[in-house]
Amino acid sequence: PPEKTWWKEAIVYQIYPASFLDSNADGLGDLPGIISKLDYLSSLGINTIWLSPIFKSPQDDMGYDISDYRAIHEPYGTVSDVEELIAGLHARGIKILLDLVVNHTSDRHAWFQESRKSKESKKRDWYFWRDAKYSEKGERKPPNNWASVFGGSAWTWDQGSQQYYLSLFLPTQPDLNWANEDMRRATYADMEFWLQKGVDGYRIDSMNLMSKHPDLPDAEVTDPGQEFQSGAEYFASGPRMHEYIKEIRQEVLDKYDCMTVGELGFTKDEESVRMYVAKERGELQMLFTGDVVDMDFGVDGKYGHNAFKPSYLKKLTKLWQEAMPKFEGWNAVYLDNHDSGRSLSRYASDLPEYRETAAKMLATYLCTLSGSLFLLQGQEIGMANVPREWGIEDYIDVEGRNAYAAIEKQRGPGADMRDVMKELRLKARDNGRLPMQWNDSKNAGFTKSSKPWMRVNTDYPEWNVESQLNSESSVFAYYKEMLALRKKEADVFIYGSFKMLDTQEEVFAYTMSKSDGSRQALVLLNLSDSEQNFEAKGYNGWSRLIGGAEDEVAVKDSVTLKPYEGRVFCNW
Ligand code: ISL
Repeated sequence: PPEKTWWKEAIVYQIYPASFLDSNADGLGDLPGIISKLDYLSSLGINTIWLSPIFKSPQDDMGYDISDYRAIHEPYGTVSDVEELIAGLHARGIKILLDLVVNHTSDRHAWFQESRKSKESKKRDWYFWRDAKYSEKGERKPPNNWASVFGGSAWTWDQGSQQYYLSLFLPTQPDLNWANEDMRRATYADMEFWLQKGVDGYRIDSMNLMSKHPDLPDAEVTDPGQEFQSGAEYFASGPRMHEYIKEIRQEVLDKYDCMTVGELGFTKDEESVRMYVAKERGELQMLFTGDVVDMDFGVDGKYGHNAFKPSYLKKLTKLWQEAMPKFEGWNAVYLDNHDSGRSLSRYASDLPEYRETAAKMLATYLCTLSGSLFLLQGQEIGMANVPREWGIEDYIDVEGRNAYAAIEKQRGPGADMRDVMKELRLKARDNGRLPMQWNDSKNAGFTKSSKPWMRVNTDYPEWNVESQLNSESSVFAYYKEMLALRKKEADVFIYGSFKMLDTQEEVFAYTMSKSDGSRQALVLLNLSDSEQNFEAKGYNGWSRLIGGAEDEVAVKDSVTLKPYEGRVFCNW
């Protein structure tokens, strides 16, 4: 059985600071807002929070563009607010993870300001600077053909110093050059700054982009219709990646009893994952494998159409649940984050007739799998994606807007964009960033300002924390019960082993077993909008653990699952 440690038992609640709670009526969430809700978080049963970036930033990418890693974005609060937050969390037995964004900085960061001054700058080599190329006609061209994740070229021209710099995300997010040792040392000092203050670990943003191929070669042209191509094969999981991770461990992390979870984009295969998390490698504790949020991306990109199929989720759940025990790695179990649509609306259903059942079914999935668990704020009350009737003007995130604009440009003026709006409504980052719905007062109690930074979902009068706290059958009540069960039966769920059962496409069925085989749970999830029958002869007599009708005490031959229903039975 896996060795037990606190971080394996982590139940992490991701807070998106801008959208959690606004305490001073400026329309934006803040640290005092978070501090005022610690008892709420504690009552849910989580034991860790992950804060998306709170640092000083021009907010071109909602704080993932940091200009000073030791200062706080003023509207969020101050360093002493963070200290108060840490103390308040620790007093309640809750740990805190910060977001470590060190693949890039903001162009307003002092390091970049210095770096861009001239080719001779002492910090020139802290970023990627390259000369322009010129076409036969003498037009200036970027040094290679890589596309930015947010569209356009991955290179930005700097008029002042007459070179291009690499910016894989926005032009105002220059990539740091990890090959430079001074830059690495400075970054480690920033990491220590917060660990010294008592934070319990980091979620490492864009973790595997930190080492690029040293020659930055042109990417293979896979999409001839596009000017720029994905250079992922040259900028993801590059040759020095593991060396850097080991160095971070040695120089910083190993001095603290802390938790690390790396964001793994682009790379998806088992062997690459093994290299980061196998116990013998001594690198990271766990990873967010990007396939969980990519499974319904189209062949032509994120907003291409590719209807979700239950088999997508079954396949990757089976892959990682079975892979980790092989090399003593550890799973980060999740479905939602701030970079995509909510799983409820995307992989299940938020239609009124199914919403509550579906949200509970997804909770059942999350809370029964082996690994550290990550929930996104609002998931505990079944928050959904933006209303279907919202137009492109209601979407404010740069990634979705850029993608929409690029497709519109390709199609030409006046083109029908309804299909793209459907995809945005499923997958755009705005969906995961909607303000938290606390109660049925104006703007869901998120802010007293008449201008929330982002429009509040119109479903809040019905879907909010307050109403669910008053109900025993709410999604919140279910999460609370499910999380308690996960902790109580940690040997079965957190540390147990997964076995997938053969069923029809619509049903995801698996067992979770304690390592000595003595305790077993049968998890049945209906991922469709029709009733499904599960042949359960081999499980006759197993008793109801959670889900379904309370008066149904034991399995008898078969189990009927209502649309989007999840049920768990056990042999004890
Ligand atoms: O890997 C990807 C696709 O498979 C990308 O989605 C990539 O992993 C992701 O965009 C990185 O996200 C993180 O860094 C971004 C920031 O905008 C996101 O919010 C953050 O989660 C740049 O810092």
